[in-house]
Amino acid sequence: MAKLRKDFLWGGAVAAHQLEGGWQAGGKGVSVADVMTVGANGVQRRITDGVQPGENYPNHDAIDFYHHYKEDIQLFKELGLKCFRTSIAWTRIYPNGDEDQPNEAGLQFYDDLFDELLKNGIQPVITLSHFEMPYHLVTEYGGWRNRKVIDFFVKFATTVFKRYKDKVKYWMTFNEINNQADYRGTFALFTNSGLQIKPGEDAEAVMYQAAHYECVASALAVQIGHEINPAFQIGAMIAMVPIYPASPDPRDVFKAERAMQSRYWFADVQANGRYPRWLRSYQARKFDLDITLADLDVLKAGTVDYIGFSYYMSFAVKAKANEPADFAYEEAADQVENLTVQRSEWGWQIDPVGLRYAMNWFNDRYDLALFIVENGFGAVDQLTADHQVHDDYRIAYLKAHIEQMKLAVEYDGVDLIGYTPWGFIDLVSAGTGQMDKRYGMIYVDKNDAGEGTLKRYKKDSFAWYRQVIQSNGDQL
Ligand code: BGP
Repeated sequence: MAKLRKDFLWGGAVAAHQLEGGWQAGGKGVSVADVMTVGANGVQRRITDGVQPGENYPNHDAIDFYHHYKEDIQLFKELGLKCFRTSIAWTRIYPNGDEDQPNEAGLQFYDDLFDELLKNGIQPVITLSHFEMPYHLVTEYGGWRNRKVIDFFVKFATTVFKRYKDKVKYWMTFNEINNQADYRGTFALFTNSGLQIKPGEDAEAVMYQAAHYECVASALAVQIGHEINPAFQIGAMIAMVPIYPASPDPRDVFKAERAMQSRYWFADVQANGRYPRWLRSYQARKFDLDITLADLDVLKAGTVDYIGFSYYMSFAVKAKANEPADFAYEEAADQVENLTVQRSEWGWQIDPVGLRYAMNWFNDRYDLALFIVENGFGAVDQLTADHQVHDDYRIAYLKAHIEQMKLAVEYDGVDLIGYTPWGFIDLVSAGTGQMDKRYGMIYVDKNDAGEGTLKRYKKDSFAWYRQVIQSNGDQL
């Protein structure tokens, strides 16, 4: 029976714009994330013109990791982390995205951060782009709808690959690149690609074009990265939400299959180096896209080394009564509640077995190592008068998922690099833009109104996870 690797990367995951703050520090430019106001009561976050520091932009200060990282890393060390997954804010390196020369202060910040991590025995695992491209690339170039953005991204990637080539081994290109498959959700489109759809435009066509350019940029980055340091491991990062048929009705089963194809073709392109046949057929029928033969060669030459993925939940879908033959998956409209599983306060379906299913799905298709780079439970936590947080619900969620993760390694032949629970230190939620939805094992004293001391407190899950790491997953 296989066990977890001896060098298994137990860690924690965050993203620059959700914890750093310092949104204008050290010459940083304005990113897409910096212009998103909060979304309250189920309303999506939205873009607001005229960026001002203020309470409506919680990520501007976030948990001020920019100024607290040294003391935070001491806590990470106490937790026993082997790795720390974060992203490099593109706007610290190229504030507008289209400059010729990088911003030295931004580069220095990550040098200092990575040195501090390494000094404490924690290896950085880095996402190049996590929902925060320079806003200037949106206003001037239209975001990823513009082929020129490939060059800007490749320049950014090349700069940081060269600079940190001896400090970082594991990289990922785009965070949850496939979220934009839900092209009807403006939040996913804007955060992934900086896309604003004009009246009368076909959002689906714009998404496919932008996503193609991102895949080309990702493949170029993989190739260049390997030239800079052949030991680099450069992965995809896919938001994995298994989609089940609501019933054994064959029409529901095929609906779920089309839904999986629609959400996960990104992984086919990044891992196999080519578009799947169904999508080539679909795109040729419906759109006139700029996909050149040279692009297809780039995709083939720049396949990823591993599959990184996030896992929080599963969906279930039901076929419409009169489904047309040429139907497209509609993320929100096609979903039905899966009554066999529980839900979080935000309606996220809690499904640990789905993690084993997901690992098998990737394992069968791509024959690559996997890395679970996000998993976690968002909840409203209560800080007691003596600064404790009794988050047994979070421990229960993580434990159930780690159990399934181990089964996939022990019985299904999965080669798993590591596991980095999301938001292991409280940070700004991507979905709500607020602090209310906490994932951490470390509590940060800051509320939705932006008030608080920013003091850090260990939750019950902190001691629990430390013991999990110490026992390499034996003691859950
Ligand atoms: C993933 C993102 C993260 C993170 C997480 C939790 O989609 O990669 O950035 O925020 O989801 O989502 P939320 O913050 O909306 O609860």
